[in-house]
Amino acid sequence: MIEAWAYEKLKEDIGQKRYIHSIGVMNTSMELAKIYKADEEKAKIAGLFHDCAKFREKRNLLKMATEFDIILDNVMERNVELIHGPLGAEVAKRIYNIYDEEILSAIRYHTTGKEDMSILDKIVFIADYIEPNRKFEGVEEVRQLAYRDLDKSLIKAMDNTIVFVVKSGDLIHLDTIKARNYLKIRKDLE
Ligand code: DGI
Ligand code: FE
Ligand code: FE
Repeated sequence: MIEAWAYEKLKEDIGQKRYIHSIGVMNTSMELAKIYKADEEKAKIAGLFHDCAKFREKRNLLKMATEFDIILDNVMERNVELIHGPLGAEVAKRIYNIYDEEILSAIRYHTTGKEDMSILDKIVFIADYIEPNRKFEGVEEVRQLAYRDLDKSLIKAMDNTIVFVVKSGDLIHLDTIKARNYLKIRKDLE
């Protein structure tokens, strides 16, 4: 059960627009959990709180990361955007009292992915990409794939993100590469 104060606190911290996105991710995660026989309650919680560290107030991000003993690698140091994954897992624990490791993992890796993702990691990752408020180029293809072949949809979403990050001139995080390689090796063997 998610208590009312938690919804309120989340909305206050991340702002109305991202809150609406989070509700979208929550609903899509539950839908996918039903289809792929994952834990629907865990999918709901992970989906709702996945962006809980995407604070409206960005100045405190690095300070908070230090306070919570989050070790930033060299890619995260350069791309502050990536911190809200690992920081989100800590915030979920300390502020929202979420201690389930599967949920915390899905929050921690929702931006980069990781090697050998769990079903919950995959669901939240792809729900973040395809929830109904997402409108960008290529989203419809991934949206349709997600309901037919989860791994294929992940590879496509990761391909798109990698191209986007390269075009932006930013670094690709190693977890993003490992996540894609892991899925792709297994897909190519099918
Ligand atoms: O937090 P959201 O906006 O809902 O979505 P998200 O957590 O997937 O973050 C999306 C951003 O993360 C997008 O601007 C691309 C960026 N991103 C994803 N993987 C990588 C990355 N940025 C870098 N620099 N490296 C990555 O590997
Ligand atoms: Fe995010
Ligand atoms: Fe998100």
